[in-house]
Amino acid sequence: MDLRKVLVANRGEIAVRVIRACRELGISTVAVYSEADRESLHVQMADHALCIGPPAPLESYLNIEAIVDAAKKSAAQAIHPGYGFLSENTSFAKRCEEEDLVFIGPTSNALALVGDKVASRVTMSKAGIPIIPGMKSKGTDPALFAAEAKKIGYPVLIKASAGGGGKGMVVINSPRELKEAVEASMRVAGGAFGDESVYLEKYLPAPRHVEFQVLADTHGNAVHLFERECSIQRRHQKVVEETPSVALDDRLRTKMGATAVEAIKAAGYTNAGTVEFLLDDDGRFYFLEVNARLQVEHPITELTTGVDLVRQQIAVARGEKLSFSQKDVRRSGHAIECRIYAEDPAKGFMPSSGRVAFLREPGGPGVRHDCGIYSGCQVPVHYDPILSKVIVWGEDREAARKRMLSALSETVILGIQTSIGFLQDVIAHAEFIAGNTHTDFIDKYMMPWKEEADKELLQVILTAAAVDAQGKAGQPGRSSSSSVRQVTPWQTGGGWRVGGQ
Ligand code: MV4
Repeated sequence: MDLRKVLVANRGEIAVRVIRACRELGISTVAVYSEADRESLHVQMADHALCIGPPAPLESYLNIEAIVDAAKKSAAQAIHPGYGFLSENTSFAKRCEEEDLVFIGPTSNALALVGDKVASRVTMSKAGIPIIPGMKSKGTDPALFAAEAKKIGYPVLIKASAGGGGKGMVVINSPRELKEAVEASMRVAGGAFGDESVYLEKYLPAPRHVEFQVLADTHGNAVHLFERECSIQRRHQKVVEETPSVALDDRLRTKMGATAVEAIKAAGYTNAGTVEFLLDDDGRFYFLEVNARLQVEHPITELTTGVDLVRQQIAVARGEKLSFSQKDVRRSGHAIECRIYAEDPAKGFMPSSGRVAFLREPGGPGVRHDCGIYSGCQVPVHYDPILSKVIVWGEDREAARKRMLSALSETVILGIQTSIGFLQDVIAHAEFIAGNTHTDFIDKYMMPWKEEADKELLQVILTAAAVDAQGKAGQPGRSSSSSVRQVTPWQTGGGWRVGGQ
């Protein structure tokens, strides 16, 4: 299929990533932006840009009417949804299908199936794929849950059927706690998803989160591109991802990969997707869910397999056959990604916003920086606070880890708080070095966390210097009141040090 113009229904680093892939393919790009994003990087990089509404996500990046309208106005033939926002929204995918716009992702039917966690458990179980022991129906009646919990055996975990991502999850240790937990979970699920149905699973303590990247075309071909280990998370937000996982040997890797391919075939899933598994310390793995989007951490797969996932997504959306088969997929070396957020890890990860006074990006061999900001840009309060991702490749885990430390120390973001200092401490931690990356890593080893006093002082000094330099250079300052006093210090002084040596 002929595809000449793509609308990117997202913002930040992922919109930039998609725009670059389109440009390489000679496809022209349409950015959409909210009133808070007029001067954002993705708007500057696209060939065309349309404002789709006020800053509030519901009125802009989540506004299906406004986005479909922008696609028509700009004569875009396809929409890339990125991650988050409308990327896994069945109604949006369906609307695109009805409007003859190519949704760069799975069909609305496949999206609906994998979005329903209980329905996908049933589908996977029928296909012979191991699922976590537990219910294969959902409900709202506490009496039903008491009988099921007894069958499964305590502790059990209650989950929202429309959920995923941990929302509405409650651990239940004994029958006493059941009624209250079920009610609490239903309340959260009803509020978050407009669907209060929940179900129970056996609770696995401190499992690993191992996910497999898959690609499927519309001709029945599917491959996996190996795993990503994403166990280091905070409140179900991933912090560091790496591939390969230290927990897999080649036998287990082959088995889980084949299972991931079976899973997407069972779901009738096409385009790029991720099959999530929980893995226990005895090497038992269980299907968790399918993430029906390009994921934040996709670059580590790109660096170790050499496959450009966005390019592949576009090829599949064009109706092309996969140009390679499973035996052609090789992996090499080790890749790690750190997500840099505008937040203050020393203050409960409170989101930070404002003007980026200065940015220095990391570079050098094996270093990739997927970035959504620039020196002087505004970071709005309205959206997910991801600023950029530092992704490194090395011949082995230790080479990649050292390269990551070096890349993080090169990265300088002035004017707002970031998680860079926290990430440096994760990557340098003895338990990380040892590969003890389980889902309880951050709570167990990193909390409470505090910036080193020296680094904090350095932040204040360098921020003041950056703001001063901008004033002297007569930059088109957005605020004339950029006094030192108002500027928030940021996280890392990069390679600079206070004092000698
Ligand atoms: C679990 C679990 C333990 N037992 N299910 C969290 C997000 C959602 N996708 C599923 N999650 C979990 N499901 C059972 N039966 C533990 C988690 C979990 C987790 C999973 C992956 C990565 C990080 C996590 C952090 C806490 C809990």
